[in-house]
Amino acid sequence: MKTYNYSDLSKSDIQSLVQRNIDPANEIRGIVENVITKVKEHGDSALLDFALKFDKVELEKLYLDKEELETIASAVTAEQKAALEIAYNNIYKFHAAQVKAEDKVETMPGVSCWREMRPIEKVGLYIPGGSAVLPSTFLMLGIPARIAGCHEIVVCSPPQKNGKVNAFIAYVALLLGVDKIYLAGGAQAIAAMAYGTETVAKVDKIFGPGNQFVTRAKTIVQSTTTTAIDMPAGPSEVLVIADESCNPAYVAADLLAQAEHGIDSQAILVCTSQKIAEEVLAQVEKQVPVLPRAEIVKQALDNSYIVITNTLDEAMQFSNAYAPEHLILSTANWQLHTANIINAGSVFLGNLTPESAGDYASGTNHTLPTSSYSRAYSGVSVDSFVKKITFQHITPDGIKNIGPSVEILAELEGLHAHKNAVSVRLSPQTSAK
Ligand code: HSO
Ligand code: ZN
Repeated sequence: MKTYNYSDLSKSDIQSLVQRNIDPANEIRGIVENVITKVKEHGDSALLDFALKFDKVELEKLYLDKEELETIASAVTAEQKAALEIAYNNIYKFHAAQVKAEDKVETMPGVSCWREMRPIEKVGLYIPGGSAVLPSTFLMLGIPARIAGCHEIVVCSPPQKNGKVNAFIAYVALLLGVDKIYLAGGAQAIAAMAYGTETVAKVDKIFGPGNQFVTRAKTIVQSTTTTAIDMPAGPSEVLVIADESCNPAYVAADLLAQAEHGIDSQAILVCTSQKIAEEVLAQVEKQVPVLPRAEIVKQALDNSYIVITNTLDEAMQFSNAYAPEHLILSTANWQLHTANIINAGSVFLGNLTPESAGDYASGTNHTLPTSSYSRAYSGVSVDSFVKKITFQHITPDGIKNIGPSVEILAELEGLHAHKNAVSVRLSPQTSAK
């Protein structure tokens, strides 16, 4: 990992350090467009062809039903079930608390305004099945969708070589009350959910992480169909801020947990002395060789770096400029610094709070804005699965109170029909009706 001294960095050095390749998938646009067109034109038969071509499996049908999911899920051990259920319960608890009715507001006497939540009717969840199968992602998307009350939850996941999904994905489906999983992966799955096929319903919004093909397909369908997407996605990343009170072995472990996601993942360390940097690097050297995904980790670390600052305030300035997906404060005095966090997807406080806890089971969502999108986006929550509709009601007194202002405003915009919609209600001749 390259090391930089914060005080030696110019504004433009910082700018280029925090820069992510925000459109790595652009070069594959042509391939993805072609896949989307095929699915749009040929529906299910295109999905079956792509399963053969990309997943190397000849499918008899495009989905697994409840009975098949139950059979597959029977391979999950009691211990694994218990862990999945603890994760389920904590994520459920945290997300259920996000549902709050808002008060009605009487903005003027007789003029009431309020918002009510309605679920997005049909949502599509994409659960990746590449180098790591992530049942945790299924929990992170399925639980808020259920709490929101979405009527139809379409789930797509790429088939394994045996034409099925893995047992943990099947078990999570049962926990969520999802009784069908469509065996489609990649751009073809996204196209199926955006356009609909004979068996896959067209959805209103698509959620979930994926490889560059999935990401590119999501951005294409977002601009070419009426289907929305959760957020723009890029490689996963963590930024750890550490001071003298950190435990270098823990910091190294957190950096490596991020690095094992993929070769394009970034694990950034921002620390307050050269000594901490050296101690963490020594721990990295020690911990990498025993990791089964060491090859991926090494490549991700080549893509990562360390910044040494004089103070934690400077460290926070750098972190805000980077706008990480995950921010870990490896310092005993984290309470002093949370108010200064401006840009981050999810924050892990103190020396005993690894990102892994939030990745799996503490309760927060792990579908988070990457690639500096945490400047403007929030992570997935129940809000992502609902719309908030505004309502208003005006009484006879209310129209007298608000009407004249609306008439003046309509007049100054030259919109006389707007003015008239109030005037007819205020005029004694027409208002009685
Ligand atoms: N760190 C990933 C989520 C994840 N980690 C799933 C393990 N499994 C993106 O937030
Ligand atoms: Zn992770």
